[in-house]
Amino acid sequence: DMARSNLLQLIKNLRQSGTLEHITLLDDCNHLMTKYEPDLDMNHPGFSDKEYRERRKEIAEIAFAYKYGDPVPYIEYTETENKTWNAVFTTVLDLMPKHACAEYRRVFKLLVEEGLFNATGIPQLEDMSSFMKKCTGFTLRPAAGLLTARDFLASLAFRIFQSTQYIRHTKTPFHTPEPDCIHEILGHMPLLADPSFAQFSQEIGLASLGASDEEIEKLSTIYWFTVEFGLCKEAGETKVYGAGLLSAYGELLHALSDKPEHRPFDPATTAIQPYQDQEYQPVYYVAESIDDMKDKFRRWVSQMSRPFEVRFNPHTQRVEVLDSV
Ligand code: NLE
Ligand code: FE2
Repeated sequence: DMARSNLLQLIKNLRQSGTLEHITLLDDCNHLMTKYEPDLDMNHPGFSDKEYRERRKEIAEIAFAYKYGDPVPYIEYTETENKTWNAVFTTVLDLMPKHACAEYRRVFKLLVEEGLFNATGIPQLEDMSSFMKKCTGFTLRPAAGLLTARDFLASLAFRIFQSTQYIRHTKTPFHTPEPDCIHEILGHMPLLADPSFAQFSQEIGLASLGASDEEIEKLSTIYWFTVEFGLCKEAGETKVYGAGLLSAYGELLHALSDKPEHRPFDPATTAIQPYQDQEYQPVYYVAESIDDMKDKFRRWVSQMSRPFEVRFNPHTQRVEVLDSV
């Protein structure tokens, strides 16, 4: 019948466009966006710094060569790179107790206790990956830069976070528009090691598989206003859980000031709010709590047009399509 054949067509599309079944297929999900890059953008602080550009290339090669299952290669970070880390880490250490959400504070403490977080040097992705794996099953794979939304979200469905490994230019320690390892490690990784947040991240990823371009746009907008720039309430105060704020103290203070607009998180309206990724945000969405955000997201996403459900089977590491029209 009609519904059945539509479903079969959709599953076929899922396999062709999302092209995802097994976790190893993430080796093909590394398409980059070329936006703010030291080689291309004259405003990038690394544009006229030949040494920085060489270093970026060297580190990008690791991501291009990487295959699922490889350990993430270690990088010997330079003294300059570790100094940049130190500058950001010490400000986060100052601001985090007062401004970060409870989930972040809890894991941050663990990471300090484990010796992974310290002021002297950039943690290695492989070590962060092992830590996260023990907490939530999330692991890392190296990414050469900003990925397309479809590729990036697809990996979350498998509890894999694609992480850059290069560091921002030393001239701009406190804010950069592009992801770098400071943003990934200090911003994202503590929360990916929190069970509830990890679940939410995977659910956005699962929703993206086989989604239309328009739906991908909505999902990445939700991702932007939650995982990247989200605020939440906690005992009557507004706290930060967005990674783009936790890794950039200038914007963190801006977000909590009375300059930007604060709106309640509501998936249907948040999903269509335009945003830019070069300057501080003029609008932030405030969730009642991370759990409440997850519930609202779930309800909203179940109304998406895709007439089948997918789930990740951790035993086979495959995404399975459930015929549930
Ligand atoms: N603005 C953030 C930072 O400086 O750490 C990075 C945001 C990446 C989306
Ligand atoms: Fe990010």
